[in-house]
Amino acid sequence: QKLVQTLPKEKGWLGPDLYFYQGFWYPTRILKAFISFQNHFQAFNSDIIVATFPKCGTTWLKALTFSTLYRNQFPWDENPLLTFGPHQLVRFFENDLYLNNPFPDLQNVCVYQPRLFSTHVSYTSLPTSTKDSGCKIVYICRNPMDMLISFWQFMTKVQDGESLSLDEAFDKFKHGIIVHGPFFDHVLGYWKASQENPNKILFLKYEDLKEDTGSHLKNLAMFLGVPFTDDEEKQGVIEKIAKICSFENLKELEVNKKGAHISGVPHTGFFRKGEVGDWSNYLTPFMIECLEKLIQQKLNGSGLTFKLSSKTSNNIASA
Ligand code: PAP
Repeated sequence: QKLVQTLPKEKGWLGPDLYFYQGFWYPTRILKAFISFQNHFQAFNSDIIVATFPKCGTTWLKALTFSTLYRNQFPWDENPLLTFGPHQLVRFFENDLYLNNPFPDLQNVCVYQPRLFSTHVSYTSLPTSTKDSGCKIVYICRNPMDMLISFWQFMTKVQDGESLSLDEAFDKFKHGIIVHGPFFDHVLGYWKASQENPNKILFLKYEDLKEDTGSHLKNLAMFLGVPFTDDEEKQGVIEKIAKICSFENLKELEVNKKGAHISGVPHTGFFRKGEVGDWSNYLTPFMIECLEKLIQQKLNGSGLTFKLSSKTSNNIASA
């Protein structure tokens, strides 16, 4: 509470205020859990962390990483994804494990080995041991226009029916005010770290995964140290994993149609459209122009580009 009183504060999109800590915005509940995570978590060399900015493909990447990493630890037709949601199988540090407990029993949380966790925390704020150890990080980002619409839809539909106009959400996003934002600082933090250390951080994009899930799954398996064998490729294991983790399949599973995540979010809230380019149904020409300029300005010189649509080669590249 003492710390919070000293931090810059802004009204959140809906619900609680956001506080600016170590360069990013958090509601107090997440901030408290994040600080416990930052201070107490000890990474193992073998740990894998799925890291994302919210609404950029967390649920999907959790399912893909879980199924790829542990594929030889359960019979294929008993994939735990059929009975547990991706967020129950790959648990968030700050949104789950450390939410109500500064010292969660992490050994009993992980049924399979190596340990697999997830986080929305920025690269710069990760606990030191995650950087100093051999622990690996898989990050996924998404074009900011789809992320913005996904986040806005999530906030207005999932959060108690309160209303937030797209204009208001857009204005806050433009100024970096969004839980775990600024978006560009988050993405660029992981992007730069992955450029410097590609064996430690695998940087993926939602749009690329949509376009060709198979080849990215192969890279993911290689990165995780569990490459697909020739036999597995012949048996269609890659296609099977892509299919079980697909939006269409996960959305229709009973387990994802009922109940709620420990954070309070109903499981259905993690599955909406799962498309690239849905932003074009919502953003005004003015918003699009502003966002295009923002993307160019923020990514300038970084080498990072975003694909905005699945239909055109409408790429916003950095200079
Ligand atoms: P989180 O960060 O809050 O956990 P996250 O899973 O990143 O959420 O984002 C949800 C988005 O991923 C939704 O996008 P949309 O609003 O544009 O539809 C959701 O539909 C999409 N999504 C969930 N599962 C999948 C999947 N298996 N394949 C592709 N997209 C998915």
